[in-house]
Amino acid sequence: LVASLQQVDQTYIMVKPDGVQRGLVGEIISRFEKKGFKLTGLKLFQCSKELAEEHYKDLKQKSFFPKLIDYITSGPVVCMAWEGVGVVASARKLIGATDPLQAEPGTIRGDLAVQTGRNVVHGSDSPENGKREVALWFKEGELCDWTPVQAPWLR
Ligand code: FUP
Repeated sequence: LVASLQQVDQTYIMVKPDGVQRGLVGEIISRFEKKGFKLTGLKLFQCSKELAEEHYKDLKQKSFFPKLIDYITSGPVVCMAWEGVGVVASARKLIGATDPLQAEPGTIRGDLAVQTGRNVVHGSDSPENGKREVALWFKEGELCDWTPVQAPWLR
């Protein structure tokens, strides 16, 4: 009852090309699935340079921006939309620090990655960006609104 009164947010989670190449897709999806969030969108996707640049537009002035765009467009990514109370901040905790060497063991980056430029997964950094990124990467018909049967003990 308490949870149902709170704001349900969305976050955009993406397994980056290195995660796909390394066969970590299932492992990464399962971290969010086991936590108890609701999956509302999922696809394997080769993104264009234009989409990658729009997604990372806040980082356009950074020296690493061209390399970041090359990396994200270097192969298919797995795009996911997840929904839940507090999902944005919680997903970032599950993902861990941007630099995988600083990320805590138990987090996705802490367990599975070593380089900032190859940090296997993306997660939105605010509820506003969660909405923006889900709308950017998914067409409306690709998202599913559904009611988990086992919801009462997870939310
Ligand atoms: P995060 O929110 O943890 O994904 O981190 P940022 O939004 O700050 O960075 C986005 C991506 O830029 C990172 F996933 C990797 C890349 N990056 C670099 O390549 N070098 C840097 O110094 C910082 C970020």
